[in-house]
Amino acid sequence: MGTADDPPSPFLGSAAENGDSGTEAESAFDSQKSICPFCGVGCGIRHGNRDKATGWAGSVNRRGEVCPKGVAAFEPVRSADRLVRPLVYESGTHVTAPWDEALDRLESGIRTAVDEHGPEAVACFASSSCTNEENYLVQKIARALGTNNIDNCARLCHASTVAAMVERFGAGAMTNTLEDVGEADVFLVCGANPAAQHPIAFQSYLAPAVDDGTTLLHVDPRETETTSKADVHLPVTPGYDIPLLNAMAKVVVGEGLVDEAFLDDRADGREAFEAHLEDVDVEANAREAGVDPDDLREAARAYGEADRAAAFTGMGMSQHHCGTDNVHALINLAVLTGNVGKPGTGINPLRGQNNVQGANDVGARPGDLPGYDAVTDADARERCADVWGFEPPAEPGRTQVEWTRSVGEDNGIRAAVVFGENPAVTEPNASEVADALADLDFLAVIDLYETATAELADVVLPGSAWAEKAGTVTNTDRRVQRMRPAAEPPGEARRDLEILQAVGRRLTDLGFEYDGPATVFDELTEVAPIYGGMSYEEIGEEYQRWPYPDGANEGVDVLHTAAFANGDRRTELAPVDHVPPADDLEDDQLVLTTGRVLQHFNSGALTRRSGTLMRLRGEDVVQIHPDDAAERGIDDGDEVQLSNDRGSVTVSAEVTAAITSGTVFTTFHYAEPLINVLTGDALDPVAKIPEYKHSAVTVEST
Ligand SMILES: Nc1nc2c(c(=O)[nH]1)N[C@H]1C(S)=C(S)[C@@H](COP(=O)(O)OP(=O)(O)OC[C@H]3O[C@@H](n4cnc5c(=O)[nH]c(N)nc54)[C@H](O)[C@@H]3O)O[C@H]1N2
Ligand SMILES: Nc1nc2c(c(=O)[nH]1)N[C@H]1C(S)=C(S)[C@@H](COP(=O)(O)OP(=O)(O)OC[C@H]3O[C@@H](n4cnc5c(=O)[nH]c(N)nc54)[C@H](O)[C@@H]3O)O[C@H]1N2
Ligand code: SF4
Ligand SMILES: [Mo]
Repeated sequence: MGTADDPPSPFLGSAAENGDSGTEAESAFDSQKSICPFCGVGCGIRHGNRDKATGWAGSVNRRGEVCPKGVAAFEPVRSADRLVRPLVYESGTHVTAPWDEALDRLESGIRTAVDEHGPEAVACFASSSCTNEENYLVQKIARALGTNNIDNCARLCHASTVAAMVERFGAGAMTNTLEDVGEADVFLVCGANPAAQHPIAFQSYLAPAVDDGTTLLHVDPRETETTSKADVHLPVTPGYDIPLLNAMAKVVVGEGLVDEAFLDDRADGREAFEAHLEDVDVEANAREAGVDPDDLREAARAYGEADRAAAFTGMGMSQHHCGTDNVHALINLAVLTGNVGKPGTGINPLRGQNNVQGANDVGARPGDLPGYDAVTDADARERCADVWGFEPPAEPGRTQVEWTRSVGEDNGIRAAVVFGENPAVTEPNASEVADALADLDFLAVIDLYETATAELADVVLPGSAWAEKAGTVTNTDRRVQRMRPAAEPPGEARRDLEILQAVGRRLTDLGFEYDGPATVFDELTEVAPIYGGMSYEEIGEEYQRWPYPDGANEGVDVLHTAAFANGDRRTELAPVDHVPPADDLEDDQLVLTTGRVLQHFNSGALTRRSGTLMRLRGEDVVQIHPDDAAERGIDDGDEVQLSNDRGSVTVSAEVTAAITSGTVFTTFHYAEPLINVLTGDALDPVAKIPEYKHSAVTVEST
């Protein structure tokens, strides 16, 4: 896959068109090879002509192909909205301040909270958009302060996927690689739209395989860019993936499509699992899930009969209050059919930001130390203590959404440092989040712009954009790659790593004396066994993949081949039951599900800046089925109000049969209109991930 022999990618033109030298004389940027700041695919990009980014032949985008987001990656860097001086809150407004004063305030704000309420009153957000070294320092600062209250937006994203995969396989990452999944005969894509959200993974790895005959099964309430390549589309009603996947398992078992040899060798619990399936009625489950029973059977047969079938899972599965169980149901299918531990198979979560995998690998998690050993594991704490000179606390910290809900309560959070996240826009039930952030005794934000979150801060520190920093990032298939700076931060903005070193020196007794990212990375390899033998120098322009056992001199591509990552040869089949969505639908309410479009990214902080991305249309709309629109007297293009007891927003209607009836879809890419005022507080009991994909709303013409 991804070789020079492949058919040309539709995105290849953008690289050629923009030139591949990136040596425009008048530009403020040089042409260092770096990694795209957007999605977890991890394409190699650098500066090209007319301040656009161009691909270089990176380890993922072997032909230098980049998607439209990648091409526009310099726009947010050059934006006139960049913060160029620190801000402090003074008499009801933000005023600029010298760095020393801003850092003094940060120091006293956090120290006061610790002195008066203990370290558990402080919380830190790390950043999935920032490097491994930066995130490693944020978690080290939190732990040196005496708290495990450190989390990142993976909590809002694949936390449930990781929880289920760790329980079943011992590792919460793609079991396979972008290269080997192309060997699959069948792709099962559940609740993901890689054609728009992971474009190069789709265009350069999945789509060519489909063109060569791989069958694509797509489970999504909408027809998307991904569906256009699908052989079978199951337009599931949001929140009903478990009935659907259980019915597929029943077909697989009923039609003798289980992999007997694999089950004998690698799995327990078959009897209990089959007993559980006795109560599953394929026809009834299909109807409950909103899909045609014959289509469901066809999909189950294709998956079950395939020699090799690779499953991909995204936010449509993970972002439910049963997100962990959703993924268990998918894992059951893979285990039943022996689709794990071989090339072209597996459970493959497509990770979100360019370094969400790494932010978690390096320990920006309330329950885990660098490398995923639990904070409750005394040996792992000891290993950190040997390197750090202090022992991290043993009690797991609060998760991201839990802590914003604890502000104002006894033993709640009083002070916080938010590094490269925008929770005022991206957490659910956003009105409550804004109130909670405003109620903190002290909030510091390190960002590039005055985001909705930064507006609520006592201190805002101007950090560095992707093109202004060096360090490593870990992509969706566990490749650690290097970023290189093409420019200096603007004005008085500083490199994030230097800011975090200064914060660490002020808040702790440790020196935080690192001579740049390479020395931080060296320390990381000492405490995180999965990064054990890696070398910053040797990564060079290629990559090293985890797990990278010390002394082995190479990473492991396909996981769980001879044994699962936890060392066990066998895993368990795990029966799961449907969990009704948290919101009940009243009267004529519809189900709101939320997600993404190609041209914008998450809270829009990076993609709402002026430039080409803004000129693309088609995002500020709610998709509604023609029948639902007709019942409400709504025409295409009408302004409509979406409301429930949490809030209300106005957007324009896109009347389209691409969405299943009874469901409406909109993106969450804006501070205004703020869609997350409509999403609720329900959390998955295991992973604490919010229910972003199912909210009851009333839809009316305005
Ligand atoms: N262009 C672009 N790319 C991005 C991002 C971006 O904002 N913009 N964000 C990045 C990040 S952080 C992430 S996590 C990834 C996410 O990438 P995806 O997982 O692809 O993201 P979503 O669009 O949130 O959801 C995927 C699909 O789930 C469907 N869906 C909704 N509800 C359900 C359900 O109940 N069941 C099923 N089976 N499907 C459902 C939606 O219709 C949608 O098409 O993308 C990354 N890449
Ligand atoms: N309704 C709804 N809500 C959702 C989702 C959904 O599907 N539906 N998806 C959820 C998911 S999957 C995710 S991952 C979250 C994302 O939630 P967030 O992480 O809060 O969203 P981003 O917009 O990615 O925010 C990144 C912030 O970091 C800043 N930043 C970027 N690069 C740098 C840098 O190099 N240095 C510094 N200092 N700052 C930087 C940006 O300006 C921005 O403010 O949203 C979640 N919210
Ligand atoms: S696919 Fe992802 S990493 Fe590659 S250029 Fe597009 S946004 Fe960047
Ligand atoms: Mo995400």
